[in-house]
Amino acid sequence: MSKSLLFYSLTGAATIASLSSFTEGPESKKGDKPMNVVYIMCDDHSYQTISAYDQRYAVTPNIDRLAGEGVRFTNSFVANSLSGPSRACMLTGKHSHANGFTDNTTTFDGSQQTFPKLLQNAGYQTAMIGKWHLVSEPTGFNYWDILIGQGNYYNPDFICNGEKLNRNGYATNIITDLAIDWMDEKRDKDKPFCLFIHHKAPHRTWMPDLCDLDLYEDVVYPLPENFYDKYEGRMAASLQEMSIIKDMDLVYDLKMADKENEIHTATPWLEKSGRSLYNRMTPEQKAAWDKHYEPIIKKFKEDKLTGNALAEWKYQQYMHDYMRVIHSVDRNVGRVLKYLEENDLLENTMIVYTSDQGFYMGEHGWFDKRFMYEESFRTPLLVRLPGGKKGDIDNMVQNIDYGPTILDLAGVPVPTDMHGVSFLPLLQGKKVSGWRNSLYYHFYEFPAEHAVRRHYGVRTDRYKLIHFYNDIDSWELYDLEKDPTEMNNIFGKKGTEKITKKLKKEMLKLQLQYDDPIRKR
Ligand code: SGN
Ligand code: CA
Repeated sequence: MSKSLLFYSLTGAATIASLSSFTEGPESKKGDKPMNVVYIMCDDHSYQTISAYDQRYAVTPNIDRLAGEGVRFTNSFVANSLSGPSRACMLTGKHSHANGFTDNTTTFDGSQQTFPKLLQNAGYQTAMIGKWHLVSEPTGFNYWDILIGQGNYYNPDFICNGEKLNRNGYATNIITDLAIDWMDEKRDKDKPFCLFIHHKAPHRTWMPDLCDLDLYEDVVYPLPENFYDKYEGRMAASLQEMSIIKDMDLVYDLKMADKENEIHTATPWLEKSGRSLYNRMTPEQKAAWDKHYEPIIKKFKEDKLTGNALAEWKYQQYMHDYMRVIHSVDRNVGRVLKYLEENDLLENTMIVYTSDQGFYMGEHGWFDKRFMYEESFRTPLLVRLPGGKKGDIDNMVQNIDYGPTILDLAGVPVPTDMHGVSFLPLLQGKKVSGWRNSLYYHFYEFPAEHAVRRHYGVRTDRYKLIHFYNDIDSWELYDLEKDPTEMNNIFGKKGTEKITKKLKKEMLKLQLQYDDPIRKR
């Protein structure tokens, strides 16, 4: 109690009001009870592979349930399409330049303000389970149990409240077990909670759970229309190294680590890593793995594919493994929903499903993310708020809005230095006037793996303007209505002068609003 009182003096009247409403405990009258939050975030889960968004590839009934019983955001974006930066934007409600975590080589300054800290101070129990990827130890959580770095699919190492340990099994199942165990056994049940379930899946190298290895065997995935994109008129796109044809590795990404050691790849460290991922497995895991992959390896060797046939084989192999990994994510989302339902928590918990960014499923010939193009700038966002709106929300939202929204839900004032805005009124089905009509984006990780140049840009409902900078100076402009797959860069073309001027002005306005130092260059 004295701890709470100390907090009173630090955080002001509005928080006192919210805290007093939930210290009354579970008996407090309906409507007074604070909402819990279960925030499920995957790593690299494309909206294209959630059937609530797109039926071409995956079937995800449990994730779709959130859309059916809640809302599907049709215009949800990130501020910087990379894991660490995206997580830092989400936790702080601020763009990368303001939270300091601009690329995956950064270390997060855990002493700064984050929304889990504010929630915790207001009396919430907070827990962070799974991929963290911010290097410094998590702050603002009553319980944290995180993967080390990117984490492993099989038999992953964790740091649990500071203690290093190894767990046997498959990451998505283990993270879900830990999350359910925390809700069931570890939290203080007299307090509201905010639980972050951060999966490693479906991050590279898309390793399925053993029970899912043979799924979808007969499925042939449709090749995106622009799979063989030549990147005409788009300099940065032509310079990337994230092509399925050129950069996807046979041994590392596509699991062709043969026993005879005959398959070698152009990137020795990827080949070595591919073999060491296999070597992490137990003999039982290896046996099940081999049963599935050995016939594929044998056939691959016999077929000696080249050119487009090899490219399309790689694409099918990638898609199959990715979809199998998603199947396990969906099953585990189902386990969390079942737990909430069986423990009378479903009607007092807001459930969020999202990803740290989007991902390419072969569009432009790619895997990975980073670019401000639609597939990676967008991210899935489904929210089930008890008593809230059902259906689609078309307003443009960004991951800097998650913190403000959850604080708003908890009755905690949103700090004025957060860049994001609460979309709680939208979730509640309220009419909101003056919602933002443009979004800002800034990607920094270059020089680096995949060679995507640094860029910033602005997107409105119809147009997108991007400036690639650093070792190149290249502008791109897209009319998303006429060219939704962003194949035709119209920057500098006759007739675009007026819209270009308008978008540059809008971009500068956002850079000033968020105080991005890039504007001074
Ligand atoms: C690793 C992957 C990259 C990926 C980054 C960032 N390479 O470095 O393909 O772009 O992570 O991903 S790997 O050889 O190590 O698998 S992120 O989602 O964590 O930002
Ligand atoms: Ca990611």
